[in-house]
Amino acid sequence: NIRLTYFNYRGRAEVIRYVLAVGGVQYEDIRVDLEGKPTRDPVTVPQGSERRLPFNQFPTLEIDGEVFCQTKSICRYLATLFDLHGETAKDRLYSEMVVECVDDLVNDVIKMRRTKNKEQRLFGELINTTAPRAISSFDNFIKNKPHDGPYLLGKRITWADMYFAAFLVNVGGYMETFMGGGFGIEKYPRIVNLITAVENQPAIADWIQRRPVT
Ligand SMILES: N[C@@H](CCC(=O)N[C@@H](CS)C(=O)NCC(=O)O)C(=O)O
Repeated sequence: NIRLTYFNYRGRAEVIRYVLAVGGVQYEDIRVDLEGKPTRDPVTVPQGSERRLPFNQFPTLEIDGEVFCQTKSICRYLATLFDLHGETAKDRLYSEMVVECVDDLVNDVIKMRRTKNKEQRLFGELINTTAPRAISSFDNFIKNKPHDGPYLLGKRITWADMYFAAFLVNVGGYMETFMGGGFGIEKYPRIVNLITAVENQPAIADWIQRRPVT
């Protein structure tokens, strides 16, 4: 009995939706509204839901009535259930390193967004330095990966691949919408190939095709 709760957009929950799709389990994809707010940001936790939020934030995953939060913790738990960590401890280290680097970038974008574009210097730094440096590091990392195959660990998809694909696409889109500039990943075929491999994984492709348009 699983319920995922988040706002009505992809955001942080989409990677969890990918992992749940690959795991092939039925779940309730609950989307709480933003009380008619036309913009996706800033986020305000809807009134009344606080009681269900262990740390006042979404997404949450409810399992048989128990509520959990923290996207990566939820992903790791599901990856353990569905065998999506890779085989060895080093596989896990290798792929989760990428997750943390993605997270660093995501947090830089969010920090920037919270300044509401008032700080032009920070914005310029993100667009011209921080983001391009991170994207080029990802490209280099994929170029040098020791495992042959479409995914970070070769032929087997892990939750780290899903984290990479979901966040790079969604946060890149978010940046384009709110900051007028994305990650420019289209200039990096290796990154595009990894994202495409994730999006073509049959269960994820099926989810992408039937998910609500947000
Ligand atoms: N580290 C947490 C961050 C969660 C988080 O920041 N959630 C935002 C939405 S994306 C939220 O619920 N914010 C509530 C608020 O700002 O009122 C995670 O990865 O799940």
